[in-house]
Order: sequence, then C-alpha cells, then structure tokens
Amino acid sequence: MYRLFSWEHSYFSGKARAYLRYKAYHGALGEGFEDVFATREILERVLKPATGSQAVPQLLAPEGTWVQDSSEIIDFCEARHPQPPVIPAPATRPLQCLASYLVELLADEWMVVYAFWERWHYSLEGVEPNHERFNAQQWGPLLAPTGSGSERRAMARFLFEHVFGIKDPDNARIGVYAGIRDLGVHAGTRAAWEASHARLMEQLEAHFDQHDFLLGGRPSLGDFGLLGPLYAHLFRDAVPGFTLRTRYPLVAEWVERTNGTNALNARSYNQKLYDVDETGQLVAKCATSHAGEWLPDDAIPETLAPVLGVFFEEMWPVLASSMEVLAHYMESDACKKGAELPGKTFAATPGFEALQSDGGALTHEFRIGEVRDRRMVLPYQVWMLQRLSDALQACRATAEGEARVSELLDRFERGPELLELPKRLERCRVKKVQSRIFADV
Ligand SMILES: N[C@@H](CCC(=O)N[C@@H](CS)C(=O)NCC(=O)O)C(=O)O
Repeated sequence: MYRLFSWEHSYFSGKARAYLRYKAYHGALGEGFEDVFATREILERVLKPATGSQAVPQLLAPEGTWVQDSSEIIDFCEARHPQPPVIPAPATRPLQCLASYLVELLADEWMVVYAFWERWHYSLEGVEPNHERFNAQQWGPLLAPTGSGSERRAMARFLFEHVFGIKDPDNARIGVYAGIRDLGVHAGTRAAWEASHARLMEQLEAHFDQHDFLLGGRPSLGDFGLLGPLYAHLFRDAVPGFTLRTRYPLVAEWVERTNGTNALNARSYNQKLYDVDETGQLVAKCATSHAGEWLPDDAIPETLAPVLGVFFEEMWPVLASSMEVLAHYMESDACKKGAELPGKTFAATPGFEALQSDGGALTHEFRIGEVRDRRMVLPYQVWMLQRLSDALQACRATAEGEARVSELLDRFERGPELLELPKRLERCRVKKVQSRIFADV
C-alpha cells in the first residue's frame, strides 16, 4: 500500500491527501494508502535518510520509490493510475487542462502568502483575535506524539520560540517570521495582501454558488491545489477559519466536499443523494452538481475567469520577473552549471539567506495592489513553470487547441505572454531532484 507521510496542519499535505483519498475512493490505488503522521522521529530517522529532506508530504510507493512535492506526487500517481483522471486531457480539453495548472500554481505559490501570514500573525502575543493556543496544540504532536495535552503544547511553544522566532518576529533571521518578510509581507504591504485575499475569496464564493468544483461536478488538479491554502490554514486555523465559515460559507463547504470527509451536508463525490419514489423507496442519484462531471465541450465556467484574472494580474508579473532575475543570476559568475539553488517555498532556504533576503541577488521588486516592495525569488516556481510549459505545449498540439488556448489567453491583458514560456525558460532551466533544485543551464 502507498504511504503518505504528512501532518494535518500542513498546507501541501492537505493537497496530496485529498487527491489520494479521491483516487482511493475510486479504487485507483490498488490497496489504497495509509496516511502516516510524520513525527520528528520519522522525519529524522526515515524521511531524511531516504530523501535528504524532512519536508512533508512525501509519498512512499509500494515498491519503495519515494516521491516528494505535492505536484510530483500527483503526476506520479496519475501516470500509474490514470482513471479517473484529475487533469483534463490536453488533446480534448485544452482549456480545462490549462486552467487546472494555472489554479494549482496560484494556490501553491501565491495564496501561500495569505495562508502563512494568517497562521503566524494571529499567533503573536498581543494580537487579537488570537489562535496561538490552537496553533501550539496542532504543532505539538509532531514533537511529543504521546505527550499529554499540555506537554504537547509546551513542546510546540519551544519550537515557536527557538526556531520560528515568535518572540521577536521583526528581527527574526530564520524561521516563519523571516519567511513572511522574505515573501513580501510587513506592515507596509499587509493591507494590500489582505485586499487581494478578500477579492479572491469573493470570486471563489461566487463560483461555488453555481459549481460544486472548479470545473463542474467533480474535482480536478486545481481543486486539490486550492485545498493547500484553504484546508490546513484558512479552514482549520481558528481565526481565518472563523472568517472563512462566516463570510465565505460556500468556500468552507467546498473545503469539506473536496476533502471528502464528514461532508454529508456539503455533498461530495463519495456520497449519493436520495429521492423517495411514489412507493416510498429510496432512489439514489449523484450528489454533486453537473451530474458529477466536468462541464461538457471543454467549457471554462464564467465564474472561474476572474480567478484566472488574478493569476495574470497579480502573480504572472512576479513569475515573469522571477525568470529574468534567476536567468541573470545563473549567467553570473556566482552560479556554476549544475549548482544547487534555493528550494523552499515558505522561507529562504538555509544557506541561501544572503541571496534571498535583504536585497540579495535572488530578490526582486514586486507589486501587490498599489504597493511596490521586494521579495525573494523562488526557483521552485520556475520548476512549476517548466511543468506548466510542457502542459501548455500539449494543449496547443492541435490547430484547434492552439486557437482555443489563444482565445482564452487573449481575455487577460498579460495572458498572451504565457505563450512565450518556452523561450523565457531557456535561460533559467532548473532540475529538481527530490526537494532540491539545481541550475540546468
Ligand atoms: N512544494 C512542496 C512544499 C512542501 C513543504 O514546504 N512542506 C512544508 C509543510 S506544508 C514543510 O514540510 N516544512 C518543513 C520543512 O521544510 O522542514 C510541495 O508541494 O509539497
């Protein structure tokens, strides 16, 4: 059986777990999968020796292959267990395929700012409302899985103070508060990020009013991607969880639906709804909208277009600049062919702080709302773009696909620039080996 090493409170674990649960429900994974809570002992004595990394999620396949990063876990399982697919076929559904990858990228690498900031800001002493007690409780089992409740919380607080920098967030050099700054969030940019977050939530609320999932009546890659920010952080964490449930109840319901557990009222892919016929017998029908299918004829729901608009308006300029800055760095004497590059999403990679912080060579100017600031460049995002570029080429392989993709991209001011991805990536190609990223030019 597959084994997923994960935490309930981890962003990318939520994405991989919901995906595996969906495939297992359809009997696609053979014996299924076991969700293993990755304690510190497992991180140090199993994951680290096997793959060199303690990040979660990591998947161990039945024959012993290790896979990590949630996107690779999905690609790996889709290649081995294609039915039912979560990625619409590029040859017949190019628009839905492309939209799935775009939403996944937005969710993994842009919404991470909202989710990460909310968790740690509302854990700071003196901030109200405050969920530090909850946050310590959810981190504790990682360090003290068999401890009492208060022992678990105490262990988490030790981590928060000595590794994450919670006592002096403004001056933390490493840990989550340094990461938040390196991602471009501080007092001067906070309001702009919050406005971006609220706008996207309103768009999603409008979308889920009409559709149970992003593309209709069953989940796709984009749904599992969105569950990254929306489950462990924005749904489970107490302060953003309250906002989500009270302001965006349809998004909260979609979280339960896509997660596939305890979702009876939310209706999901793993349940039936019943009518009662004239003789009083229960008659089963599909519970989800659109008869449990993606929209026909490769249609993109009108309500999804604004979400793609956020990708092109906010995130694409940052990605385009990241490719330029990384290419410039890779062409400099500071970087040799094959050299290791920073790999992490949440914070500067240990050992690369000088490059990714304080105006280093792998930082750049970015805009959020009307504010300009600096943030770190993340080579992992360039790997995600390479993967997107391959998918995009497949979507454009036929004349019809090419025409349809161009028509979709023309709807967004900077949309057509996506077609230049192969060219833009030429000077900054990277290679990913487990969790590590290396220069490939
Ligand atoms: N891009 C990766 C991210 C994995 C990741 O950053 N995981 C976080 C938790 S959500 C983690 O393990 N952080 C602790 C560490 O890196 O040691 C993915 O898609 O899986």
